[in-house]
Amino acid sequence: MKALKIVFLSLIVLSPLSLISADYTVKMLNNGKEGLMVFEPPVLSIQPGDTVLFKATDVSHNSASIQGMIPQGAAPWMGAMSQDVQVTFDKEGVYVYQCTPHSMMAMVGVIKVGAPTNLEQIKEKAESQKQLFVMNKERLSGYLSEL
Ligand SMILES: [Cu+2]
Repeated sequence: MKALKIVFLSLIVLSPLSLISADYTVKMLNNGKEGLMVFEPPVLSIQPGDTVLFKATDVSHNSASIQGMIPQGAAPWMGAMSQDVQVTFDKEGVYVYQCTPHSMMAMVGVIKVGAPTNLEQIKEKAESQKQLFVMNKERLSGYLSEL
């Protein structure tokens, strides 16, 4: 009887959390499946109106959209260092973001919202963005090829 009560109580306590949670979570990691300094998962396909929580699983990272690499008219974002940040994606298209201190290490991620309407522009910009990377130079083009 006591065990049942505990299960019942934990359901009550846990349910409000699920109501405020984001549709997707992207972890900011020092070390992940794809190597050092990564967002995981690095590529997401979502729908307009969905929310993504960028989780500061490891410290000293952030999530910030890259200028010129989000759909026309979409709102940019700039998460604070070592802080979770939640973003709602209302505008359709492809978004590329980075971790500001590790941008040179190609700590980047890609989110496709609905149809990839601006994919050609993004691919073009990715070629110049690549010049800024001192390592993992093919990471961003690899991510984009998954769309
Ligand atoms: Cu970082």
